Amino acid sequence: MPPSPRTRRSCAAVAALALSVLALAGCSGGGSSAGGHTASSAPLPAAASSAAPAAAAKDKITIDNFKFKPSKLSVKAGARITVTNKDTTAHTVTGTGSAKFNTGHIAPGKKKTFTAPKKAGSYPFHCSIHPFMKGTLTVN
Ligand SMILES: [Cu+2]
Repeated sequence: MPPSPRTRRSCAAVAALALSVLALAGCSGGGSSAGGHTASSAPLPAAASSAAPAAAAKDKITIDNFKFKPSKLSVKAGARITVTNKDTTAHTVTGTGSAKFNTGHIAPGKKKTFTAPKKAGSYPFHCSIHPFMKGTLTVN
């Protein structure tokens, strides 16, 4: 079957919709000058992101933009490590070679935990879906 022209048309419709949303936003932004400056003192939402009181806050890895952050993590033997996927695609934390830990697929926006090896050493890991994503877990 040839690719249907429908797909293309619906894409164009989405693009047009996005444009009209932008246009609407532009209109409402520029037009309303009725109330002086009373309504313009909204609090900044900047401080909301970094407040997470966790017990073992450092034993965690965040996946963001196809990168492990941090890419080098140092933990105690047998530590429980939480992996948070901030991307819009699934990722894994998979031990490379003889390292046996593996989170399995972590869905977008989700988190999973895995247990670090009990033996001290340096354990490289990667994402089994995107093998170019690499990191190293050091067990002390
Ligand atoms: Cu990945």
